[in-house]
Amino acid sequence: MPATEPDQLTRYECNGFKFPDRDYYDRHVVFDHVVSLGTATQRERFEAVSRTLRDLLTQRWIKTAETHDRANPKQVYYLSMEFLIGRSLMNNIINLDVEQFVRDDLRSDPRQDWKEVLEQEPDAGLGNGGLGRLAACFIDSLATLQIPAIGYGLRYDYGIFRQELSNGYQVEQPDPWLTRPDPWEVSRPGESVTVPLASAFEVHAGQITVQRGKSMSLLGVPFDRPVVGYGGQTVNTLRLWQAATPDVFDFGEFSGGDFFGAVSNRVLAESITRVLYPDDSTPRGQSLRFLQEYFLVRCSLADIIARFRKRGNDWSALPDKVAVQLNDTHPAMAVPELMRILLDIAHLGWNEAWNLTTRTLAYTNHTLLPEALEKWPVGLFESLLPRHLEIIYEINRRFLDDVRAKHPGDEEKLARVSLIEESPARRVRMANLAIVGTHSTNGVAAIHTDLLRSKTVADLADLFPGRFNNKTNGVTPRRWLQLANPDLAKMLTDATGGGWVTDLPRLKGIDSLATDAGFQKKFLAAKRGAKVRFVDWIKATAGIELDPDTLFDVQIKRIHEYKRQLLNAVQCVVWYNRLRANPKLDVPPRTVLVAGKAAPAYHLAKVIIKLFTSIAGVVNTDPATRGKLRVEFLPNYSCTLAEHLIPAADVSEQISTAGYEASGTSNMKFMMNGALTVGTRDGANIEIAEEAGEENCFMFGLTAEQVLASRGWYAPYWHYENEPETGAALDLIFNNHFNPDEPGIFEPVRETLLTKGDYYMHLADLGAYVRTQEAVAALYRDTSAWAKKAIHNVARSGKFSSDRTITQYADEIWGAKPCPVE
Ligand code: 26V
Repeated sequence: MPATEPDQLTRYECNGFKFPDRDYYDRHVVFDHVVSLGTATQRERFEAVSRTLRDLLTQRWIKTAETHDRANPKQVYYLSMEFLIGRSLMNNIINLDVEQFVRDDLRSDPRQDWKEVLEQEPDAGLGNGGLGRLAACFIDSLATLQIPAIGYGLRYDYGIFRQELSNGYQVEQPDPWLTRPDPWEVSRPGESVTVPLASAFEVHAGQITVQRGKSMSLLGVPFDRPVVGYGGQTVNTLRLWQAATPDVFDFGEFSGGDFFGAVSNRVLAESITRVLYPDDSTPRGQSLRFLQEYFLVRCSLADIIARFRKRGNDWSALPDKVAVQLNDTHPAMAVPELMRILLDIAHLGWNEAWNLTTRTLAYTNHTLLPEALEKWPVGLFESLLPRHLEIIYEINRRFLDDVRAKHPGDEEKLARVSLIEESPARRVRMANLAIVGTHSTNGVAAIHTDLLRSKTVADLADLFPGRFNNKTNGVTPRRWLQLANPDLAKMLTDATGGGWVTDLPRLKGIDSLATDAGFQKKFLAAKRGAKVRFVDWIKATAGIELDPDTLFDVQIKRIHEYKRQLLNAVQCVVWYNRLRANPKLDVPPRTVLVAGKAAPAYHLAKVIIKLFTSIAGVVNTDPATRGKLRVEFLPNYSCTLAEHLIPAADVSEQISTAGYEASGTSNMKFMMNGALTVGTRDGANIEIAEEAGEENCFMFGLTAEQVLASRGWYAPYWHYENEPETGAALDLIFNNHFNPDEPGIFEPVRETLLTKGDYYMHLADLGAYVRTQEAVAALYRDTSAWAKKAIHNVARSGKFSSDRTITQYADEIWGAKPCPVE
């Protein structure tokens, strides 16, 4: 603990390691940047603080890898095209448990502005949304639980685009997050992997043109980032691959005299990891994305197998030493790739190779939307990966033989389960490949797993009943409570005696305090503190001014029809109409906050953003609503925005059409931060209501069964014509009330809600939704009753820690155990 003599360099000891002192920080400022201490910028100070912390975790990082090499435990590999990790500095400070040290020492630099320093770090936005953020929470839990694990992903030069608003419309700007040196990453060119392709290719506008008769290779260069477990005992690795050109390739061209050819090939190779695909709704047959997926799989499996062999293991031990989790079908080429390694390199027979492959791999499904399921044209495999196609065909031949034996004569079933879709074009069904080629297929919430089994892939679930299982998602309490909400975190520690950071169910300790007036007061003060902090931050970063003394009603997620931001928008108009009709209407002042990105090619999603900004433009200036209703669309939703906003929320909007949101994870973050859920019976909302108690949530709307049962006869016009408030709200939108200068721009809203039949049944749920919001308003008036429910939510959020989720994956899918680093 701190030495207090003022003349001495402060030193800390923690976990048996000496911490560096202020001198280390000063050295990084001066020598890394060649500036004097006094003139360094806040950015340079950010890098110096981060470097100092990296210095201090380095010994544990090395020791973790050495321990794993020596103990040769079963090792978990999480393969994901996305890791939405956000910022690392504050997270590493918390997980290393060095807040005191940073406060006393690193922050003693008199010219440093700590808030500014934190703002220097760009978000590592290497993901689209829930799937990528889940991967980031999972690696945090794996390290905290001391499970030997490596996350494998891609080091995109450009992460998810930055969203700007121009005249209320989304405009995408590139996110070059690596233009400044990233203090957290370590490149390891010595561990690069060669990735051969059967054909050379060229790239034009994200599409590749194959040059037959000429093969080529890429190089995968690993960049490692530390993943610090809470308490700093285990420091695992997130290894991100960057595409480059192998030198031999360059050299061949160069000695042939084609200098420019060699250099342009370098640019071509590097384009593989240039940019994250920002469309999480429809795979648009982007052939460059196909190469990205193969690149991830090829590099990661080569690395996994090299480590496995280096540790002296026999091939037959593969499933005992290696567990590979596929995050959606994006890395599903791991099935034919692992087969290729075992057949062509290990020279095993087909049956043994197949047995080892399926027992090593496992697959997680994250969506039921048929349009989001990946299917790659057979032609892409033919030209670039013919050996993999050959293996897929052989897997399919044997699989269909088995199905035929079990279900003779059922040609339709055969066509449904086949790994190959024959029409309209021949394509490889990646979900079928992932289910057939692994020992486990899991959904991410109970209802999602049920629907997956009974509807989406029912034939495959019949064939492999033992493979299907549920792993309800979770989120890391380190980032989403300790880091994001320090006031509430402190209160929880004081009230429970601590320990909840790694054992979230301990929050149950505050359940009985829900009716304690003193505790309620403290809770409301913490909520108000978080609101003020958010209001200050959003003012400083986006110039938006908000009133912390209003109800904060928040919907933050990608813009998708099934997530029903439109339902929220129409509801805002219903309230606007009520207030216009009766300006004296007695409702608690409410601020509706919406944020989220639209896929650049998803036209309706972009119209929905414009609808919110247009409604805001009118509602926020109308005297009838002043001080009662305010609508704000916050630009550029990100991990960092979520960390600031979620603690400040009173209401969590989780209003997807039942049966379409696989799980949701922001719903869990809101719950543990004491927001009340306004939600449909979908995804993990169902489990949230189970845990919190129905009486502590606002559940409404059609169930998944009702949605399916009413598909045949549902008529949105009925609601439009027979519910006066519904009709009036829609007419206001359709009649250009919110967009007098751009008439007709909301025609797509009319089309989707009326003409095209309202597939996501917004109008069916609108009445119930508005009534639910009335109940929310009434409860908010009763501060103590509100606080009681909010406290129950926090107290009962224990299930939704990703530590619980990962423990279940480890026990039930991977058979992996903690391997403490001594
Ligand atoms: C799909 C695609 C399609 C091709 C191009 C790029 C791309 C990128 C991402 C995706 C995945 C969409 C699936 C997804 O994010 N699902 C979400 O997963 C969360 C974590 O399990 C879950 O909480 C959300 O309910 C689910 O929508």
